[in-house]
Amino acid sequence: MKKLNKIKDLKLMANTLRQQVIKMTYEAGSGHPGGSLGMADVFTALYFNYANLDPKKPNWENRDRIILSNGHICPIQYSAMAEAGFFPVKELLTFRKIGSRLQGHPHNKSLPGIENSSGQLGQGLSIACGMALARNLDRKKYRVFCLMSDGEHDEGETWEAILFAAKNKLKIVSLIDRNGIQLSGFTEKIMPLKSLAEKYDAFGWKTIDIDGNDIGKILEALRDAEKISGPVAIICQTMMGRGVSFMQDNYEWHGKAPNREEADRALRELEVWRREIERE
Ligand SMILES: Cc1ncc(C[n+]2csc(CCOP(=O)(O)OP(=O)(O)O)c2C)c(N)n1
Ligand SMILES: [Mg+2]
Repeated sequence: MKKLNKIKDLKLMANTLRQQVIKMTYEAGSGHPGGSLGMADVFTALYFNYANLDPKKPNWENRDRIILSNGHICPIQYSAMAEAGFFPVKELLTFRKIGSRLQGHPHNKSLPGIENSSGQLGQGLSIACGMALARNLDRKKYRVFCLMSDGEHDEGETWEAILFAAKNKLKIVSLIDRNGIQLSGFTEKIMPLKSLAEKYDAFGWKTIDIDGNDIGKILEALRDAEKISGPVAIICQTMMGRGVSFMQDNYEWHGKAPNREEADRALRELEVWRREIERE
């Protein structure tokens, strides 16, 4: 597993993953680029620095568990997995094609390294609770990371799992994509969530609020979370579409593929950003 330790190398990797997201969704003619681009930095921090994983042994029993709850942003998880060596990078272009292992929503029986099937929002934290309980019973040490979205906090099951994790003092670190958007609009208009930190705090969790597009801050938060006993929510303030000007903070890009012209423009912009990172 290639671990990247320099922030600059991690930023370059996040840029590579963003470019893959554009290529995959363009090629498929469908998919969810917006949330995928927004969470590129979190996925990079986990897959290329923080999590203990072995792409050659995806079922290794002591691996850290990465549960993706908001499965529609799987283009970014597939990109991270391919670049980390779980499967060939060229397979990314089969995304959403019939017979592909890379379904539009992840299927854990199809692709080794995918811990849970998802797409039906609101279930990931319950799965993470089950895994954390099993780990405790088995006296194992692996870590459980749960990636969730803000829109999933409209689901009752999410709050049941939040209560359950607090009651059982389960060591789970959840990373929440707080992009302020849910499919067809802004969360604060559709179903206001206001301060997620205050809500989690009231439910007995510890919380850390960060800029979710800053890899240094993400790594710092993960290290801080590790020192805390019980469940921790890292609220990642991200921007939907981060890195592509016309997708940024624009809910129209929740679940729409770029056409040829848009994909070319997006890739050009990401290349400009890449050169800026190289000069740092
Ligand atoms: C149980 C369930 N209800 C509804 C949907 C349809 N749906 C897919 S994505 C989405 C928006 C969820 O918000 P969020 O995950 O924050 O979206 P993003 O930030 O990526 O736009 C909805 C309602 C679903 N997949 N599952
Ligand atoms: Mg959202």
